[in-house]
Amino acid sequence: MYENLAIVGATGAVGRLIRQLLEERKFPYKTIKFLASKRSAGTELTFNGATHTVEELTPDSFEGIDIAIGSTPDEAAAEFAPWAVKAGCIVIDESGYWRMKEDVPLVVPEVNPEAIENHKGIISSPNCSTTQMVVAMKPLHDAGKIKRVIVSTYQATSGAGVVGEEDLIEGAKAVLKGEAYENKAFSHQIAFNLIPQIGSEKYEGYTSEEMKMVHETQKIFGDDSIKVCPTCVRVPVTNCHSETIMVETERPISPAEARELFEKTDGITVIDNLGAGEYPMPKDCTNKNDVFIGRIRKDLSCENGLTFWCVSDNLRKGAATNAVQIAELLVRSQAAV
Ligand code: 11C
Repeated sequence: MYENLAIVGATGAVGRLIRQLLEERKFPYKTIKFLASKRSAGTELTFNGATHTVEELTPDSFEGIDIAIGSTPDEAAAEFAPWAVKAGCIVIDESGYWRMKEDVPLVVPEVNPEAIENHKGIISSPNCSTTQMVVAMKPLHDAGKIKRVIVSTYQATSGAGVVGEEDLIEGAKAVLKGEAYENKAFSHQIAFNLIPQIGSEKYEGYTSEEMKMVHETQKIFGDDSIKVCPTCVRVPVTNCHSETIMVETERPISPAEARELFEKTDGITVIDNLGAGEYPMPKDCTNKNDVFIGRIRKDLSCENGLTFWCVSDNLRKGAATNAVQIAELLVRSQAAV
C-alpha cells in the first residue's frame, strides 16, 4: 500500500499548495512527513488539523516512505531523488532535473496516464507552461493528429517564485512613486513592462523555457514529429499563465467541433463568448485546478489551423495539482492490482 508520504520542499509556495490539495482532495495516507532544507527545518505547520515539525532533508529521510512529492530546485532534486529511490520510495518530482531522462516518465494524467507504469522510481511533472498546453492539445490530437503548434505565452510572475511576485508589486509601487527598485527575480523591470525572455539562451535563439515546451511536449505525446514553435514572455500578472495556441492538424477540426471536444474533456473548462466579452482571464482562473479555454476560432492563415486562448493556474495545474493527480494515479493503479 502507498500510505506513507513525504513532501519535499514543504515550506515553498508549491509545497504549501501540495499540502492544501492533499487536504482538499482527501488524499488517503497513514503517515506524512514534511521535509525541507536545513534553513526551514524546525518550522511548524498544520496538516489536517495536526501540527507537524518540518524535518531537515537527509539521505535517511525516506526510510519507510512509499511516495515522496518533491518541489525543490533542480540541484536538490538531483540529490534527494536517488536517496528516496534507494529506500524503495517512488518520487514524484516537480523540478526540471529528471524530466527528460530516458527512464523517467513525464506525466500529465489527462494526457499520458499510462506512462506511470514504466517508472523506475522517479516520475516527473512537466514545466507549467507545457502542462496547460498539452492538456488543451490532447483532445484535438486524438481527433485530428496535431502536426504543428505555434504558442506564445504570457507567464505570471509567480512562476519565478515569491520574489517574482515581489518584483511586480513592490516594483509597481516604486514606479508609481518615481523611486528606484532593485529587481530580485528578473533582469528587467516587470511592472508596466513585458520581458520576452524566460530562462537562459538555449538553442538557435530560443530560451530554456521555450525549449522545455518543445521537448516536453514531444516526450509526453511520445511523438517527436510534433513541431512546436514557442515564444515565452513574462507579463505583469501575479498568477496564472496564459497562452495563445495555434495548432495545425492532419484533418480539419472546425471551431464547433473543437469546442465540443474541449467541453467533453475532464480538466478543461470552456469560457467562450466573444460577443458577451466572456473568455478566461488570469484573475478568474487563479486557485482553480482546470485548464480554461476561450477565443476558439479558425486560423485564417492556414488550411487545417485552429487557434485559441488558454489560461491556467501555474502553481496549481502547472505544478501542485498535477503532482497530486500523479500520486492519485499511483494509488488507483495499486488498488486495481
Ligand atoms: C516560469 N515555468 O514561469 C517557469 C517556472 O521548469 O519547473 C517553472 C520552471 C520549471 O518561470
